[in-house]
Amino acid sequence: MKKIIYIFLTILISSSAFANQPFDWQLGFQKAASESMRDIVNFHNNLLLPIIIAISVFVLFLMVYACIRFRASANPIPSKRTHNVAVEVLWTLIPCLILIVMAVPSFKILYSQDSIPKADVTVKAIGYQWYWGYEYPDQNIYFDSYMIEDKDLKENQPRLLAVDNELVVPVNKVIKVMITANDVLHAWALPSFGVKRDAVPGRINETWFKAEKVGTYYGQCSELCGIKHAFMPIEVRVVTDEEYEEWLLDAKIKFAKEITDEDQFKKLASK
Ligand SMILES: [Cu+2]
Repeated sequence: MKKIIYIFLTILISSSAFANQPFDWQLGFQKAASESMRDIVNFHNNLLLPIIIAISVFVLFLMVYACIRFRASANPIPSKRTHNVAVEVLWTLIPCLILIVMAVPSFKILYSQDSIPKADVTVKAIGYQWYWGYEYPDQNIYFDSYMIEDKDLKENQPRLLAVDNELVVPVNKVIKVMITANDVLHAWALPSFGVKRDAVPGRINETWFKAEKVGTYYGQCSELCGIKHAFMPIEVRVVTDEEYEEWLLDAKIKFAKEITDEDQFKKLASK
């Protein structure tokens, strides 16, 4: 018993300590860090969970009731009835109503994720076998983001989640993410922001998030993409405006996207 209480307490305590990445004995979602994720968590906790529990309890009750009430000794001559219109209408209508009740708020959340407000920062995430590339199209910045191998991990860097060059975005700003892939299907997913979009070669998917708290957030490629699918994590560092400007200054030099012949050509053509 003591052990169970101890485990329960660790779950409670650790859930507040490590907000932005999975932790041992985790139940439920990672903590929300955007409005979108808060909506998802509320939808799950306040609507889906009660419905799931109510249906499970009801079905369990029916099964137990049928086992006891209609067991052979209590009910030696079984009824021959096969149809009951009232019951059949009810067990079709009630599940339909439950689905409609679930669908309305669910569509609301889906549409709010789909309509992108005016973006403050636009980034492009490109999935490769097996790493992510990030581009800031307005800043001429491009860099690759590789997972840090176990042997190179520094303290506080979570295994299989930390990367060498993380995506850096300002806090409380609308970040538009354009997602695509270069080889096979990948998916850019960040649980704390409630973001998950497929990265499809030859096509750009868009989504957005507005991170509400400064910190480091981790996600993973969420589309089975090949042998190293599990080793292309996503790390997003949310910083203050000033820190972001500082980072931009460095990044524009360190990660300057090369000017290719094609770019030169476009420049000349536009003149
Ligand atoms: Cu992938």
